[in-house]
Amino acid sequence: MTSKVLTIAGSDVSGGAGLEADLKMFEEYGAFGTAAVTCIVTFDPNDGFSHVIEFIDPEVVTRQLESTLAVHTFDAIKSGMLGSVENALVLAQKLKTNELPYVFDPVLVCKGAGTMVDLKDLFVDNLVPLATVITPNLEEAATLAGLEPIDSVEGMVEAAKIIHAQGAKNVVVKGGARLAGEDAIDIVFDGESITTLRSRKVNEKLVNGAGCSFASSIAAGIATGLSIQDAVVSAKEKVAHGIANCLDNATGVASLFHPAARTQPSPEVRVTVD
Ligand code: PXL
Repeated sequence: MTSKVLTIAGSDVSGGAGLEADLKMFEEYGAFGTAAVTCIVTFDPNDGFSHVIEFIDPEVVTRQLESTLAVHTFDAIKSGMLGSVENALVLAQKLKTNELPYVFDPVLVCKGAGTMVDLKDLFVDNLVPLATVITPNLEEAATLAGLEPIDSVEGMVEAAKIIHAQGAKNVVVKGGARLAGEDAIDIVFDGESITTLRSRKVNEKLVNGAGCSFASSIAAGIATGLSIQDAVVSAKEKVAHGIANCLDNATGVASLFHPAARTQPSPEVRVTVD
């Protein structure tokens, strides 16, 4: 049977990130996807492509969630940029009784849109404990865990253990290209052991959409029957190919190309697991 996946996320009209990324990634797994939109991100071409975020009214977010959850039986749920405290509360309320695998991308930082750290306590109290998998980047991991800025694998592991103790079942801290060195390193903590995933950094460009696409790939992988670890490895591969084949655009931050692992796999991409 075809798997179904729901994303609750913002719209990134430039197409690399947000629910646009999520729906494209779901398709890469042969899953049926749909989206409840929480905010709309646009760019002002007359002001250096600065980001403008419009929040969707929480009542409208509620109606979207109620209707899509009534229409479909999903195999997994993913959330991305929630934008406002009100929207995060709506989601937390709806997920309280949820038994489905839930992949939580705790978007507190967005390239260009700045930080939304006012969501931190709400995330820790309401959404972290519901997460089957949580995928913070370095800044988000430090914020959620209450640590100083993280710049090492040891720091990533420390944060992962704290966030696991907050209730997330599996914590994937994304070092990505931000850690010094030749490799993009992510770690997974499942409450027992740490797994380290590495791939060579594939290019020097700033790319939009890696975090969203990584989390939505994990959700689609789980929905289509992969183990959590295999879903994370598959997601890292897909994102690495998408970065290697990213598309330049006028904003100066390139757009990840979602189908690249299938359409133009890059020979440099290899993920190792230990
Ligand atoms: O990458 C974070 C992110 C998430 N969601 C939306 C975004 C961005 C960054 O651009 O636009 C909608």
